[in-house]
Amino acid sequence: MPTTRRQFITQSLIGTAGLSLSPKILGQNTLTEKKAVEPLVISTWSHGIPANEAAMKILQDKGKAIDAVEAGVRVPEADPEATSVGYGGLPDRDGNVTLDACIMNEKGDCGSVAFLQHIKHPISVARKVMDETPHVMLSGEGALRFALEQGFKKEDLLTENAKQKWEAWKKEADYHPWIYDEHNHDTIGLLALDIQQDLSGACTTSGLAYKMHGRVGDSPIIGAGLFVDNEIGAATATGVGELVMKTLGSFLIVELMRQGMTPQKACQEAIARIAQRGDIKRMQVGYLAVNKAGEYGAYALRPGFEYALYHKGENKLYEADYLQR
Ligand code: SD4
Repeated sequence: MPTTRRQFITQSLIGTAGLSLSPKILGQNTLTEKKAVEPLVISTWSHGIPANEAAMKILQDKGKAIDAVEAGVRVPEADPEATSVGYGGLPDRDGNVTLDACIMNEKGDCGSVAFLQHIKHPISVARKVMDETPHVMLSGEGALRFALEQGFKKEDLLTENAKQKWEAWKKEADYHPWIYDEHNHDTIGLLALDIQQDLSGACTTSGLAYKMHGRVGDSPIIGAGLFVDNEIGAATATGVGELVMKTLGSFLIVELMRQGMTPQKACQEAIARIAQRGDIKRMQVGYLAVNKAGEYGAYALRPGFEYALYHKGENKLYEADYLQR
C-alpha cells in the first residue's frame, strides 16, 4: 500500500538527525510546526561548487530556499567559462545562444522561460514570470519582451570562445546530440532545503550545443528538468533532455518518494525507466533528489555525472553511481 503523505512526513521527521521522538512530533502539530533544520544544497556538475557557495550563504543567513536557488544558479549563468549555461553558452547550429530555465518554490509556484535569447540571467526572468504574471511559462520573443519590460538588459551572449567552437563545429556540422560528451551536458539544476525545512529548486541551461534552432529541452519544463513538492521532496535533471521529457523524470522521482522510496532509490528507478524505453548507448542523463528530511540521492545512466553537495559545513564534489556498467 502506498505511504500516505502524513505517514511519510512522520517517517521523514523520525529520520531527521537531531529530532527526538517526542509525542509532539508524532502528534497533530506535525504538519504545521516548523523546526530549524540543517540546510542543504545539492547541484549538478562541478560548477555546482561555486553555485552552492552562493546559495548556502543565503541559507546560513536564515534566508529562503527560493532566494538561495536563484542566487546559486546565477553564478554559472554569468560565468563565460561555463559553456552550457547562460553567458558563454554554446549556440545552436545557426550561432544563436538560446536559453531555457525554470524555478519552483515551496508553495508549488513556478516560473519558466524557454528559447530566450540575449538575457544573461534567464533564471531571474523565470522568477519574474512566477512572481509577476498569472502564467508559468513564457517563450521566445514574448519572454524577451517581458524580460526587457522588467528591466533586464539585452546583451550579446555569444563569447569569442563559444563562437570559435561553433565555427570549428560548422566545418563538419556533424550533429549527434545523443552522443555523450562531457562538454555537452552541463545544465545546472540546484535544489535547496532551508532552515525552515522548505524546499525550492532552479534549473538553467543553454541546452544541447548546436541543437536545431527553436529546440527546447527538459530544463524549462516543470516536472521534467525540475520538480518540487514541499511536503515530499525535490528533483532535478541533466543530460539528454529528450529522454527526461519522455519520462517526466523529476516529477516521477518526487512521486516515487511520495510512495516511500528514498531519494537514491527514486533516482535509480527513474533512470531504469529511461533504460527500459530503448537504446541508451552513449547517452547520459543524471538525476539529483532531496527529500523533506534532508536525505539526498544521485544517479546517472553512465559514468561521469558529478554533483556538488553542500551539507554540514562541507561543499564537495562527488561522482554519482550509474546504471551502465
Ligand atoms: C537539455 N538537459 O537541453 C539539457 C542539456 C544539458 O545537462 O546540458 N543537460 O536537454
